[in-house]
Amino acid sequence: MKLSQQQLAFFNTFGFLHFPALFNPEEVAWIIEGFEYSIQNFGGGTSHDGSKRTMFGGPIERHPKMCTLLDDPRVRGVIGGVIGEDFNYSGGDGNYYSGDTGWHPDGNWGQLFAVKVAFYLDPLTRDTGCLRVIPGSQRPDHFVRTEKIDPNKAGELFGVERRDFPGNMALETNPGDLVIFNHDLYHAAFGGSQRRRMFTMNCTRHAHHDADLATLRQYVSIHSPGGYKVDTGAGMYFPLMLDTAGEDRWGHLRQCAEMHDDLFPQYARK
Ligand SMILES: O=C(O)CCC(=O)C(=O)O
Repeated sequence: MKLSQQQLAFFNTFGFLHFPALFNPEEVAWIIEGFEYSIQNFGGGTSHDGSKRTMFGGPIERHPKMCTLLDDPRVRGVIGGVIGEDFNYSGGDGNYYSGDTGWHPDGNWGQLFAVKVAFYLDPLTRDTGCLRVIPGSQRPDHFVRTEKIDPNKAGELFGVERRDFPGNMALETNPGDLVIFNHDLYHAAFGGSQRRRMFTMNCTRHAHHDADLATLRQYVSIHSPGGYKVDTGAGMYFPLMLDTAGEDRWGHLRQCAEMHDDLFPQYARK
């Protein structure tokens, strides 16, 4: 799958892209089954009571079919289109969310370095917890950044509900949709249920020079199993992801896997 010039311009200007119905209903069925299997068996899903978010790392790494999302030509096409075909897959999180997620960016890299690919597994509207974004807020010169405005304080600052922060867009989604956004983009969700199912794949640009290597090192030192003091038994990724990888998939794993082994020798691959 190849992104059009307009899609690339949209992503680079506004910081996100939404692909409705990228996966068909049969595919949605196995994705939901794989997610539920993973969160129930490895992610604390059995004790989720809705009082708080249940979250686990590596949601596509615990089930063989879920691992193949990284091999999917559509997923690769979307990620590769925005950050380069040699992108690094760098983990993700699987969630039963509960309630609102306040406004936040996932990173403050000041450049297009990392993206989040989000799969929402229930139909979500503006009133039931769909993803909201502040278009353009990934840019260092956006007013929320230059003026250090916290959109969560929209009430006290501007007398409007934070969900109504001016200019935000509600991306209403159905299972099978895919959303990708720059980690620096401000996003949030309001009005969701106590069991809103969602998982992500995080990806970074492949580092080709010293400055990028330093940024990637910073990224992996924080946003990785070792950074969270989790021993996967195989370093950066859970073993299944590596054991079922062909050479193509390895191309998206190698750089972070090696960096993680170097940063966290106590958790390194055996
Ligand atoms: O769906 C949401 O609650 C927003 C997701 C989010 O904040 C994130 O993945 O960082």
